[in-house]
Formats: sequence, C-alpha cells, structure tokens
Amino acid sequence: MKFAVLTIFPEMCRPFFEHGIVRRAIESGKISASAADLRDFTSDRHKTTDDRPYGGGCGMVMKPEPLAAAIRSTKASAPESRVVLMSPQGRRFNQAIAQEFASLPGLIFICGRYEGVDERICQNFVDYEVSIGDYVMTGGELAAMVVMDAVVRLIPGTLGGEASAERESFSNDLLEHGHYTRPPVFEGEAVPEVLLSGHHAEIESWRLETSLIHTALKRKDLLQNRCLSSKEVEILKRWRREIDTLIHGQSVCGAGSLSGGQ
Ligand code: 4FV
Repeated sequence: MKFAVLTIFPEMCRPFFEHGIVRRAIESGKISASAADLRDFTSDRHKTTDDRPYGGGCGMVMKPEPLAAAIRSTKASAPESRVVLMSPQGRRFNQAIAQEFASLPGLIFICGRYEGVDERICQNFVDYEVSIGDYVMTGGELAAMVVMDAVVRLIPGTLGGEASAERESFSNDLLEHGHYTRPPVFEGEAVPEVLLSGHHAEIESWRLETSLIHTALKRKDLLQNRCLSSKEVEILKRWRREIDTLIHGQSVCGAGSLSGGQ
C-alpha cells in the first residue's frame, strides 16, 4: 500500500516513518511512505502556498495550484491511490474507516494549514474528507499520521507476532479486556487467578466478560446498536440476576429507599 503526505511541513512526518511498526512495514516493503513539500509545487520565487481569503475575513487559505500540482504528480506514480483531505468537516475517523482504507491500494493525504484549503480542491480532487475529532488543530499533519498509523497496522503482516488486529478494541465493537504481564503481584495487587490457570476456555470467557464490563461502563453507546452473541446475553442475564439479588438483599435489610419497586 502506498502512502503520500502533501504538506508544507514534510519534516513533521518523516520521524513518524522512521519508528516502530510503520518503519518495519516500510522496510519489509509492505508499504511505501513519502512526505512531499507543497512548496516544491509552487511556481513563484517565494514558493507561496497560501493567500488571503476572497470575501475578506481573518486568516489565510491554501492556494489550489500547488495542491493540484502535487496531487497530479503523486497520482502519476500511484494512479489508484485515493485522496484524503484531513479536516474538521470530514467523516469522523473510526476503526471501520481504518479497515476500509487498509483495503485500498494507496492514500494521498492533503494536510491543511491556516483556515483550510481552497474549496475547488475539495470539490474536484478529494475522495474522502476525514476528521479525527471535533476540535480545530493548527494543521492536518498529525491527523494524517493518526489515520496512517491506524491503517498500517491493519495491513496483513505488519503487526508481526506481538499483536493481532483481529482481537482488539472495536474489532468486535467491544472495548478490550484488561491486559496483565509479570510480576504476578505488583504492589500487593495480584493478576486475576484465571489468567494464570492456563485454562483457555475460562480465560476466553473472563476476557469476554471483562470486555463487556469495560464497554458497558465506559462506552455504553457501542452496545446500543450491537447484536449480542448468545454468550454475551448469558453473561448480561447473570449480571441482572446478581443485581436483582443485590437489590432484593437491600430491601430485606430495610433500605427503605429501594423498596419502591424500582
Ligand atoms: C482536523 C481535524 C483539523 C483545520 C484547519 C487544519 C485543521 C487547519 N483535521 N481532523 N480535527 N484540521 O482540525 O482532521 O487547516
């Protein structure tokens, strides 16, 4: 898969290419990654990439010519690549979009600066407009690297032995279970017994139950439009029984407030 970042600060992106899983994916040839300087696609001696907004107002706008030239030049060597504009107006980035992108032959990221890019670029050159969150950043570079990082690790073979993209948060729309490693007791707190038992079926159900707990407590929204597996329904029913027992127990010991049949 080919990744190209179009930016006025290519030096921001290069360190990202030189570390961790992204670096190894490049070295193994599973991906290629480049950061192109938009100034190299200007034609004036001041290498101007921005100008004042028509209609007045504060801030500057990125000029269309350098962006169009940079996109065309990049597409010349990667014609099947899709163009992604990072902007707060875009689709909110998530794991599903990361999986969609990981199936593409290539991505060309446009990194906005100032107030944004000339609208004619958005209308005529952009395939996807993506936002990493409802806040305004100084530039699209970090956002492009966030998307690239989440996509690269979904490319088969990039993660290697240390992790698997199949079993993780959002892969089944549940948050991940807790992770433990040595020592078995840390500052008086022990690792859950079941994880030391070697009993894989019990470990699996502990992990599923913990994922459900984490998701129910931290991201109930993820459960709302999610069809539960029979095992998950079983777990939730057991919880309900335990909670009912708890409530019943409370009413028995006269906790009046609870007796209201809530
Ligand atoms: C952004 C975001 C973002 C807006 C103006 C760059 C900045 C400047 N990109 N998700 N949120 N971009 O704030 O992706 O051009």
